Amino acid sequence: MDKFPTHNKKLIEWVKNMARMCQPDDIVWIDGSDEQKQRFEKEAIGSGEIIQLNQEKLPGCFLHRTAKDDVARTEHLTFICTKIKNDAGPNNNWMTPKTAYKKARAIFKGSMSGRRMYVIPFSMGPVGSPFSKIGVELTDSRYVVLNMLIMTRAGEAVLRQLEKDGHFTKCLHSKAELDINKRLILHFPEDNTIWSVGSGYGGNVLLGKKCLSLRIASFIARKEKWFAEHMLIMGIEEPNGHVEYIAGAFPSACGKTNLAMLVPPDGLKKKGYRIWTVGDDIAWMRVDTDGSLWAINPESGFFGVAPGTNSKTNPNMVDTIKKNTIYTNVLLKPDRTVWWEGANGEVPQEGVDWQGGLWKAGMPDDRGRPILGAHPNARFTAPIMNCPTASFRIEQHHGVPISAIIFGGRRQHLAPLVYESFSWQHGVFVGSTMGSELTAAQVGKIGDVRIDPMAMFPFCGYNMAEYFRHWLAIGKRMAKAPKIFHVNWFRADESGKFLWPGFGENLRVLEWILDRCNNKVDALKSPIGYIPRPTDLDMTGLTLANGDLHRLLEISNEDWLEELKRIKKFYQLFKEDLPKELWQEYEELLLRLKAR
Ligand code: OXD
Ligand code: MN
Repeated sequence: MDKFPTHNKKLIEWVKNMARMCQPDDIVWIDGSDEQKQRFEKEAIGSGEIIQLNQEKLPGCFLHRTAKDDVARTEHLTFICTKIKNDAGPNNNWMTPKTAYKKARAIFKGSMSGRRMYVIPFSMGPVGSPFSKIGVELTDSRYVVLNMLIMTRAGEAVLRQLEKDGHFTKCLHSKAELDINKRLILHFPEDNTIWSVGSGYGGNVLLGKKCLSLRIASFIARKEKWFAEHMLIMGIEEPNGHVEYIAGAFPSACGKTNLAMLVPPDGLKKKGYRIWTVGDDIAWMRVDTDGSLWAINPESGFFGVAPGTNSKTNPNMVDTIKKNTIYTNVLLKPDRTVWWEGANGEVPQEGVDWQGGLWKAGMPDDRGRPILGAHPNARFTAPIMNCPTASFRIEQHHGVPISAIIFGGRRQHLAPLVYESFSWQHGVFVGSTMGSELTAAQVGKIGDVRIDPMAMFPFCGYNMAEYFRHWLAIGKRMAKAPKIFHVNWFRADESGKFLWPGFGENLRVLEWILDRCNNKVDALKSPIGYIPRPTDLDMTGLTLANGDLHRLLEISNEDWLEELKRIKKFYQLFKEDLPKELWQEYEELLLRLKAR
């Protein structure tokens, strides 16, 4: 291959400039071929970056371990760098581009000396689709290359596409010293540029994912009048073969991946539903000439949380990750297969834990607690096409039409199992105020509620007040806007026991949602929105304890009035920037609750 296998002058100049700063020993362009991928796998095994797993039981699978303090996205080291602070908004950490470039340049300088720089041209979305965006990531990590080959469409075809239109997001990554004190995840939306240094963790370094497809894309989407959202996309095939698609936003640890590929419960099976997975994390959506909202999943793989994944919670994912999968920070078993807390089968007696230490089941740490075999945020990276429910429309350039948007959080109290907003504007209010309880996987007091609008709080690349305004404006452009719903699979009784079984049973709620979209069923009007009449949820084959369905749909005025105080405080963060329509929705909800 030539030194620069492209005629794109901007690309050549940029690669040269970045190489001048990072000083790699050589530069290799990713062509997307199997042959090149296999060569990198061999090299990465040789260097210890990955461990080859049992190829009979897990063909094409590898294990990678990150540094101990590099196991999750580091939001406090993640910045939106705009000239004006208010453009990043109170929802983001901010630096001026000048300061940020200067700080990062000092870390990038010479960071690739003794290493190779890989150039990864990648497309988010099908190559050539008018809705796709191209990025080029420069990295000194083979782990990043191997992951990007799963998560994105990468290689020659993208480079050819780039010859034509020339535009790409400039993504620079170096592991540097993997030092948390020299780690920065920087976004320069005004320059269409991302610089990430000092980390090797997926969410910080697979720059096509959160950095490009959400933070930078949300900024571009506002200008170009579309949506870049933290949403799953799934198809529900009805018994007559017609498929309806929904998009859903849920914060981490609320079951987005499981929902995207759910297995219909036995009681509904005879109705003949099938589920099709389009995406589990990101949706790009735009208004088409038919006045509806159409969505693509820009990714081509899953970067999912391993702990808790098993044949009960997600049988389709269990099948998906049996081949061509990269595991990160899981337990290595003596037979060179892998395990994590909540995996299928018996707890292994021993193995090598995620930090590379010998591990025995129940082994206590110095505080007497059992040492985990896998990190709670251990991950797998797997091709979406491995998934038994992968939709045939994933590769279609046009995407899928969205009938309903679902927002959801983890709330033991307050939010009912499901409710429908009164209008698009009210739906934006619902999304902008959605909250979720912190879990053991997050920093903070368990049970405390954090407001995470549209599950985008950590991912919105600009001032969220403007993001809400954008949502309101797009609503006005749609002749056939999707209906907006809120769901809560996590409502619990006084003893903390979940009232709803979740997982596949959630299809019963989705069925009601689609019936509402198709005007097939009436609903009850409550102060917060429309809720189902209990008899309209098909409960065939599911028996809940006496009164539980009623409790799942109950709305407590007192709790909602309390919630409004939290919402008010949150909205006040945005001062006069917050769209007045949202204050209006707030006031109207207050009045409805007081009048009850
Ligand atoms: C996340 C993820 O952190 O999808 O939201 O990895
Ligand atoms: Mn996510």
